Parts: sequence; structure tokens; C-alpha cells
Amino acid sequence: MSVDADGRIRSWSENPSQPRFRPPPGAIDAHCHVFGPMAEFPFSPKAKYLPQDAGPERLFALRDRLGFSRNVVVQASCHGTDNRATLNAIARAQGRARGVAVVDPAIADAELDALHAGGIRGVRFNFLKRLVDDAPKDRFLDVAGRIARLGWHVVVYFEADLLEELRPFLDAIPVPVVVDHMGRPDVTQGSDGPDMKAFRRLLDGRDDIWFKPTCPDRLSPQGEPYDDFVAAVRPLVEDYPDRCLWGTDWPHPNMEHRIPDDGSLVDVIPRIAPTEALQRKLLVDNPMRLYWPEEG
Ligand code: 0GY
Repeated sequence: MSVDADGRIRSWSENPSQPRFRPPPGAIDAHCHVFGPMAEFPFSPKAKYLPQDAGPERLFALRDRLGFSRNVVVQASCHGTDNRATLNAIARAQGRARGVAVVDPAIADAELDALHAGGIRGVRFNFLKRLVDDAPKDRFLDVAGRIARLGWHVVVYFEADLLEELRPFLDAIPVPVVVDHMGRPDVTQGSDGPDMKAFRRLLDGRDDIWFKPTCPDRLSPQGEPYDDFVAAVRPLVEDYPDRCLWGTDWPHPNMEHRIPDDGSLVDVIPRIAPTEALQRKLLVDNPMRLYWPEEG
């Protein structure tokens, strides 16, 4: 684990391997974050982890090294509802990034408009108790209703054991829903274990629920080369090819004890999306529909 003199942790590799897989032209890393830089964009007093700076320049260098064209920057919990670090990354990307914000549900419509002008296209609702203090469903539903006019969607992050309890809430969201890391199933159960079955029931209930078949590093007890993750997840991508998005999750919040190699993560892509047609949907067509619809 890498901790600096100020107790700030590093959860990303400084020298990731070069992947063997080359993403198709126009590929989008649709789940990544930035941390700070703290001197410009301080972390939230409620942050549950204190990372070292992982700013836009590092993100763009990784994008280029891995062969991606664009990023979707998802506001990380360590920045709370202050989206300036995310907006800064988008602004510096010269059109090659858009983002997902975390907002106080009481946010004014004019502030939502300003976020839209800054490249935000969705809001994230986080239900992980280790990351956030509270997750007020009623207020989340209120803000979900208010982003509909902007054409935004909701990104939700929860763990598999919360899915049944969240079903009424998820069903009531009046805009498209994207589920981070497939709601963290237990991949050791395989592709038709209880967690994947419950997740498929969610997807089958509405045709505008999307998912990210991401984070083998978080979900695979085996670790590299993530065979357990691939076996559980590939059928989901094959069966719902128009509703999946992929991302690195760089700089891998909270992964300081098991820092993933970004090159190895990219090499999982052709194993969960084995044809060029699937890879194009996962990496280009699907994220373009959500984040750059005007180019469609
Ligand atoms: C992820 C996962 C995690 C963290 C956050 O916003 C965050 O801090 O999302 C996690 O710790 O599982 O998607 O980045």
C-alpha cells in the first residue's frame, strides 16, 4: 500500500502494462474518476478515504496509453457534492469527456443547467454505506424527476444484497438507469447464480436499465486473469448487448491494498465481449448514445 507523508493513499498503478487488446476507434472509458488536485479542489469533509492527487492530465495519459478516445468522469464520493474537480477534468478534455455528478437533491434547476453546460449528463446515487453517510430515496426520486428535462440518466451504485430492497425505488426512477459494476454480484456463483438471476430480473423489468460489466479487480476473489469474473459476466454482455458500458474505474478508489493493472483490465474486454460487433457496442455505440447523443 502506498501512503504519502500526509496519509494520502495511492490506489492506482504508476506504470500499467500495455494491453494486448486494442479498443476500436472512438472507444470510451465510461467509468473513471479524478481526485483533485486537492490544492485546487479540496476533498469533502465527509470523505471516507483521502487519496493522493489523480488529476486530469494523468487520466488523459492513461486514456491515450490504453487506446481510448474519450472518458466519462464519474464524481467520486471523496469530493462529495462539490463537482468542480469533475467539471475541471471535462473542461480540460477539449470535448473528449463528459461526466456524472453527485448532487444535493435540493439543488436548484439553474445549477443543474450549469452542470449540463459543463458536460454533465447524469447524477449518481450511491448506496454503499462505507462510502456515504445517507442515501435518501425520496429525495433522490425528486431530483431524478427534475433531470428528465435535460435528457440525463441516473447512475446507481449498490451491492447485490440490497437489490431486492431497492427494486421499488429503481422501478420508480423516471429516467434511464445505469447500474455500476452490475450491482456487485458474487461472481463465484457463476452466470446463473442467485445474484445474476436477480440482476437479470431487474434488466428484464425495464428496457432502459443499463449496466457496467466492470471492476473484475473488485469482484473477482481469484484476481488476475479474472476467470471467475469472465465466466459470470460474459453471458450478461452477450444477452444484453445494447445496454452495457465499460470503464477502467481508474484511479480505483479504495483499491490501495490490491492495486489493479489497467492493462490487464483492458485485456478482460475481449473475453466478456468476444466479437468485434459486441466490442463496438460496449465501447463506442452504447456510451455514445448516453453521453454524446447529439452525434448519433
Ligand atoms: C467506484 C467504486 C468505489 C468508490 C467510489 O465514489 C467512490 O468513491 O465509487 C468503491 O469504493 O467501491 O466505482 O469507484
